[in-house]
Amino acid sequence: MRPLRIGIACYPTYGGSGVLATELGLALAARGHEIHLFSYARPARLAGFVHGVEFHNVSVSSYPLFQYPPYDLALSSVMRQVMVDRELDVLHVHYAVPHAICAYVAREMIPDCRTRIVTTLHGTDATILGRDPSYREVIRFGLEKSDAVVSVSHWLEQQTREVFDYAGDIRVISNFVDQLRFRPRRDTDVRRDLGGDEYTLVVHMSNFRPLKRAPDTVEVFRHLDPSLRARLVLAGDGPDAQIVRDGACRAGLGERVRFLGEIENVESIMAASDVALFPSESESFGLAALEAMACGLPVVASRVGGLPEVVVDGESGFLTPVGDTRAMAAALTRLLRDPELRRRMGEAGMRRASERFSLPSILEQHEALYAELLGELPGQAAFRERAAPHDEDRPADAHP
Ligand code: GMT
Repeated sequence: MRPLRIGIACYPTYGGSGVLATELGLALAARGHEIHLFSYARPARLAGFVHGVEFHNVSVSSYPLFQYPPYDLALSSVMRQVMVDRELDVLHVHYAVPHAICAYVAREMIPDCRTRIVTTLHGTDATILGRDPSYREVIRFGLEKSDAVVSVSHWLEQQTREVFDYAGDIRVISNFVDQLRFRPRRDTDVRRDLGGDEYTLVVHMSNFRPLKRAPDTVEVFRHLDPSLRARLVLAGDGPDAQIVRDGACRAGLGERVRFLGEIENVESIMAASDVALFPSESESFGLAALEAMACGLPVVASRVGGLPEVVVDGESGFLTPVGDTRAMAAALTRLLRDPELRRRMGEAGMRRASERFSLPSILEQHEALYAELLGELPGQAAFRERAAPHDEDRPADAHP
């Protein structure tokens, strides 16, 4: 396909949606597309200058009247400017709030604008904010005004339909993992530094928000037999980090737990470990679980949300009920006792990562969607002709 000019809006922090959006931008740039990234800070995975990627920082000026400085308006203005200057073909926003609405506002400000808007729902933008009366209708409006709505799992698609009573098209395009980056690396200095010669390393990586249930990792370790010589490696930071530290201290875990805080080289930590642990209470997909699988780690996780679409219970890991730390400890014990089971499940996970969630195949699905929206697939008409800026009279059978 011809090189496109693509805008991507996301949160810059360590959340999965920002990671995914940035990685998608980098991969599209590597394919020759011109990428414009919008956020209020440089996304964590956009280190330094990258050919083909331009970062547009959105700064919000303060004013004495503003108790809540309007980031949404500042973002819409930056989007509008870049849409005009660069004539974006597609504006792909990740996480609907507020990005989908900002994209719509930006486009409405430009007469005869032909930029297609794609909104990818990542999770709590539908499941939590979508249930909040303060946001429900405006999110629904953002979805309806998008030219395409994408969900990262079938579970999230279903949730979106229920929460918003939404009957429009939703395309499921899974998250992906870059297997050149996330791959097995066993014999490394990082592994030795983490104590991998002495311990079996169980990694938990998250933003330590309450819904990740990070304190459960300590509970799980409390139920483990210390003779198993397992060490809990905690990577990331967030609201529950101190609770986890206190819990580990109270449980007397001492040397059996290592806190790494927020780190850049997530892939080396993941690859240096033996098992991954994700006790989340909600997860629309579970990108970290997929990254662990790509590194050849079996995963122990909650049976919740979209996680069963990623981790196959009994094949690439074990899924247990949310909050059942004893069941999680039992599953972990099986893996800690049996290196051959770890190896088998790790390999199954790696296979699944490359068969179902590889970067090239998911990238192709994004490119195909953009091409469809632009009417550029051979023999395929555009979903929607944006001849006029206010096209309220589009046919009922047109794509939302
Ligand atoms: O929805 C959120 O809580 C935020 C979002 C994020 O930015 O990390 O997380 C979601 O998006 C990830 C990438 O698609 C998924 O892997 C996570 O499962 C999902 N989190 C939740 O559903 C809680």
